[in-house]
Amino acid sequence: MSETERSELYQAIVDGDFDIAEEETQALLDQGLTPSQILDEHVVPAMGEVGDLFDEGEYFVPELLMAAKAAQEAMALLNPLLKEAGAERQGRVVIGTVKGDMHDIGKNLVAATLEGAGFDVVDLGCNVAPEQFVDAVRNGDGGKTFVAMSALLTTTIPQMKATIEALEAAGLKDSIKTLVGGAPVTREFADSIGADGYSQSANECVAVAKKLASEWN
Ligand code: B12
Repeated sequence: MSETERSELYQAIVDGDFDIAEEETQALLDQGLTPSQILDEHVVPAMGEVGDLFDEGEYFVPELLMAAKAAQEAMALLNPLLKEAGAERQGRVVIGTVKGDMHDIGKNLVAATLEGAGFDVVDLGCNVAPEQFVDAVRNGDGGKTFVAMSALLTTTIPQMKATIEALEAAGLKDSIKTLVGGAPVTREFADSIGADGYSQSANECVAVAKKLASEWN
């Protein structure tokens, strides 16, 4: 693990210390780091480690939620700056965690990273039913629209397929691009359900979405 990843901010998130997380985010901004750098190099890897600690039985739900709260403190400072960064507008992303799934930490990081990269993000939250994705696409301006779905449970990933089918049934599938991700989602699974894009991380998701936006016809 590199020095940057083990910054005070990284440690504050892992420790669930939200006051320090806020202070350290400000300190990194004052040092001249960009909001995207802070997100990608500190906040996202710290939450990755928190997930691993939970898996290893070192952390339990309370520690996990404290860490998520600390990450949210950092995001509260970074989000407005990411929006202001004035990146060229890339398209609209309707994002949500699929029906039956309450995991939203990764989804929130993906949403924030896309926002920072110039996408207009409509965040539907978690436990989002296929019809809600369909409605959100219908309520858009008809421009380049992505539907981004997150799932962390093997029992909920079939909802990604159900959502793509609902978009198809509504006659919207050909006018949008779908993106899928979350720990149990693999490229093979993404291909098998006809998703347009897949990535393992928030960072990579931006590259995938930008590529799809540039090739849009
Ligand atoms: C945090 C957590 C919780 C929290 C969620 C809090 C919240 N607000 O999100 C709480 C405690 C509520 C919870 C509950 C449950 N959880 Co849980 N949870 C986790 C944990 C520890 C970390 C997940 C996380 O936030 N990781 C950190 C983020 C940053 O990573 P990420 O989500 O993978 O996101 C990254 C990428 O995947 C990607 N990405 C994510 N979304 C998207 C979307 C797109 C479009 C793209 C391109 C990319 C992308 O980019 C992100 C950033 O780089 C994982 C274990 C783990 N290590 O993953 C278990 C885990 C996911 N949970 C699990 C389980 C079983 C449950 C429960 C069923 C437990 C229970 N018995 O009650 C419930 C289910 C509740 C529900 N209906 O959803 C299992 C799932 C097993 C499985 N394969 O199905 C896991 C793997 C733990 C385990 N080893 O058993 N959980």
